[in-house]
Amino acid sequence: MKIVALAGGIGGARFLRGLRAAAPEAEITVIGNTGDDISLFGLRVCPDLDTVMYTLGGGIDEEQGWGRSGETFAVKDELAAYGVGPSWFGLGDRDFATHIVRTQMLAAGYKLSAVTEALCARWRPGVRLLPMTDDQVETHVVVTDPEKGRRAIHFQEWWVRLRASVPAESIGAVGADDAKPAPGVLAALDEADVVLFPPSNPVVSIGTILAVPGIRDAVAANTVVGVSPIIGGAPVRGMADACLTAIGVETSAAAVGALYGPGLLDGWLVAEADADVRVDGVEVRSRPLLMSDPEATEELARAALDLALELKR
Ligand code: FO1
Repeated sequence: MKIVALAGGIGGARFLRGLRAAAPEAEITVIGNTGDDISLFGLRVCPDLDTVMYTLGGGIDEEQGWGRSGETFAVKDELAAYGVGPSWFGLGDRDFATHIVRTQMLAAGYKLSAVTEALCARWRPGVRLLPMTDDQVETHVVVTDPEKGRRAIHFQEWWVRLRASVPAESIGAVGADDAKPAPGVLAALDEADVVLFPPSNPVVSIGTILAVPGIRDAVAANTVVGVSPIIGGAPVRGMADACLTAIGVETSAAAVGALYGPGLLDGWLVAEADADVRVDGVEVRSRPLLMSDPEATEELARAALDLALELKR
């Protein structure tokens, strides 16, 4: 069985670990969000790709959900000692090695998809991890800064330095319009038996992947089941509410289900607290959504997969 999942960061990666356990014999292709990517200290950092790679490869800092386990920050401290910023993005010594290898390969002319394949040869995540595109796409946020006035900042600055505390007046995936799906992305979607949307951020993760021309239609041609990232009006983790507000969407399982809509979704898994949710043209089912431990995560992934196979007939 061929499964394709669109994944962002922490929630997506954890769901994929459960999916791999729920369908060990399936061929799973992950289309990873690259809108969070940022260049720092001359290095290309791909947070969502790395979170999937480390989480499925056994190298993730489980508590944080991002970055490497057993991390140290000597390089970060030395950079700060030189007064070289930014200091707000926590790059660890082990993590730096990933960005050095990636940047070296990109500089040698390898595309991001080839680089990601090379990095995954070490981590062996048990899925095929494809970036959504090999072209540069970065999510930027327009804010009105008290001192500096209205300006566009990188998503990571809004997310990490400001903790999304300043309202985002608009969020845009800069470069998405001119981006092409990475090699293998459209073929994977064409050959898929089912497509799953993990409980990733619907705006800056799933939404950004769908913004790459060609991907939305290729996804829509499949049987698609999504898992709500919102339970009872609040995001399970992260700050999806700040992102949804920025695009004028209510923070609810119903609103996110409608945001994806029947043009994309065939099925939508919501929490028991949202059992009354209805989305026109979409089969809504309620069940526990919290990925509180590996068993719960596996059961959730199994439920999403089973619903997709049920709706496919
Ligand atoms: N998130 C934070 O909240 N603080 C950090 O200092 C931070 C550093 C970081 C370094 C590498 C990396 O791959 C991810 C990192 N993240 C950090 C998480 C990152 O902002 C998010 O994972 C995504 O971009 C949103 O899903």
